[in-house]
Amino acid sequence: MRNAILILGDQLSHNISSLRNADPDQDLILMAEVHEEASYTRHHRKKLILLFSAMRHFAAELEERGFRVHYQQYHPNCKAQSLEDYVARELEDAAPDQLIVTECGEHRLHSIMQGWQEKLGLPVDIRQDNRFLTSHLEFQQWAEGRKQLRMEHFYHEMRRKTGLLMTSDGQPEGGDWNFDEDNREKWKGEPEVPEPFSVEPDEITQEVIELVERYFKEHPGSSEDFHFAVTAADADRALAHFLDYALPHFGTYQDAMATTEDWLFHSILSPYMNCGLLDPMVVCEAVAQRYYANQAPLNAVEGFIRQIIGWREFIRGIYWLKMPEYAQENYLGNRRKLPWFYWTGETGMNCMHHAVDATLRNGYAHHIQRLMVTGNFALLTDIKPEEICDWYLAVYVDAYDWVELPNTLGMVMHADGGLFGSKPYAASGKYINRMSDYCKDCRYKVADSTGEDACPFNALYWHFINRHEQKFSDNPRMSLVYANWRKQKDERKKAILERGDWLLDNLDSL
Ligand code: FAD
Ligand code: DLZ
Ligand code: SF4
Repeated sequence: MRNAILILGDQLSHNISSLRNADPDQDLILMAEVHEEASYTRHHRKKLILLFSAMRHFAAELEERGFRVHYQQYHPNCKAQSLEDYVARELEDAAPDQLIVTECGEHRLHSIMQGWQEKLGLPVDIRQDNRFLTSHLEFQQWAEGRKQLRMEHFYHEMRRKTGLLMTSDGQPEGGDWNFDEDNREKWKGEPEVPEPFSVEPDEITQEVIELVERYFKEHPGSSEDFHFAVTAADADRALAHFLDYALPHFGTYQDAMATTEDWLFHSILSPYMNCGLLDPMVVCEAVAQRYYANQAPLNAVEGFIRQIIGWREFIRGIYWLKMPEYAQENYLGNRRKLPWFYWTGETGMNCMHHAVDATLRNGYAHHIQRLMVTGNFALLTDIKPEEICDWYLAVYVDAYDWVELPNTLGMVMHADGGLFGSKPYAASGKYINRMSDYCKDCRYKVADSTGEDACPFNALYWHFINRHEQKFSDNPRMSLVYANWRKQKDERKKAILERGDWLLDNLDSL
């Protein structure tokens, strides 16, 4: 049987399900850089470079393995501007017996693909994505009948399922499932932070950089200093770099933020795992190995593995459990536009400036910057979920709807009413000051809540608490916060709320 096999830009794995039993002598591989995928959001330029270059390298590797590959390079005048157009044109010429594709990672494209069998007039075999531990059905079965969907419970099952960090008698290594108590240190200049892993762009990447600079000028971010891996071999080297230089301190400084350090001890592996260059289980096994070899402490190793087999899998499960309605949720009734400085970094708030500036330069910010700085600010300032979700989808090299949406709409914005989080991650400037050195060089004073120079996060935090009192005051995890708010003198509450009102009306001037 002759098959046409479509490989998407985030499916660059040689052992992906669509390539199972593929026959180099008979089958035809299809890959295409198309306008529709490159512009459903204004992807950061570095993301476009990473994906187009990685796709081109992957196609070349398939050819080296003997496959016939039809590959469309991006040009605004290409006849096929969508994956559907491209596949339809190719099928006309090749007339295969069937089309094979691995299920895609996004509801938008998924619903288009559902119609292909009828529209394209041939059998379409959509295969389960074998790069994840849990299928959509398995997650559905796990979620069924549960009052609460909690990552921690799901994570224990994934530990048992994979055997990662489990003793021979079925107990969690170290006697506990979670060592986050040890993972909340501020970084004060020591230990020294490693340089991030870096690859010199080759000729293919150089060509793609020129293409992106020519045709995607209106997309955010800089293409300068592009140093991401674009092949599986280099992504493996990025993993080795993380294991050797950053993993031992990953746990301890996981929540830290620092003005001079964009990457700290994070792995910077999500861009590769999400497009298929690295297998998440290979990553987790290599990390666990460092624990057994006494080369990394348990708090680092467990914390890291939890992010992948716990959070990453769980978030994907939530996405497919709840889409498409999920994307429309707005539990807090938010209605403001995203301030313009999210696209420029030009704001006097030092924490926001650093988080956005790093994002635009690198296409990367680490989790706590995303959650507790840019995310927290959007939560406190009543930003419409769709606006902040689109920002996160656009500006990060690792952003795909399946992982970005539940993190932003659910974890950050509480727009799903707390489907998987027991309380919103709202925080004042005090938290940012505790975990970073941003506040000492800020034009605002973190100790103040009122007055022109007061840290905006402070009044905005109390404004948020006050305006959502009905929704949260019965929440046992927030009772202390409400008790604190209620015991403030009326005059002080009034001054804070007035400052909050002013800030909300003048977000673009901060
Ligand atoms: P590390 O800190 O080294 O963590 C290791 C790995 O754990 C990551 O590579 C990632 O695969 C996984 N991981 C950690 N936290 C999460 C999480 N909450 N959800 C899913 N996986 C997780 N991650 C993405 O991959 N794509 C996104 O589009 C994305 N959007 C986010 C939006 C918001 C608002 C927030 C708060 C988080 C988002 N995350 C996203 C999760 C997390 O911030 C990134 O995975 C992480 O910063 C990637 O950098 P790293 O590889 O250095 O991660
Ligand atoms: C993200 C992306 C981009 C920017 N461009 C392409 C492309 O030109 N061709 C392609 O096949 N895939 C691309 N992708 C990845 C897809 O958008 C991704 O497969 C879907 O969002 C489903 O996860
Ligand atoms: Fe951010 Fe406030 Fe600290 Fe300035 S003072 S860096 S705005 S938390």
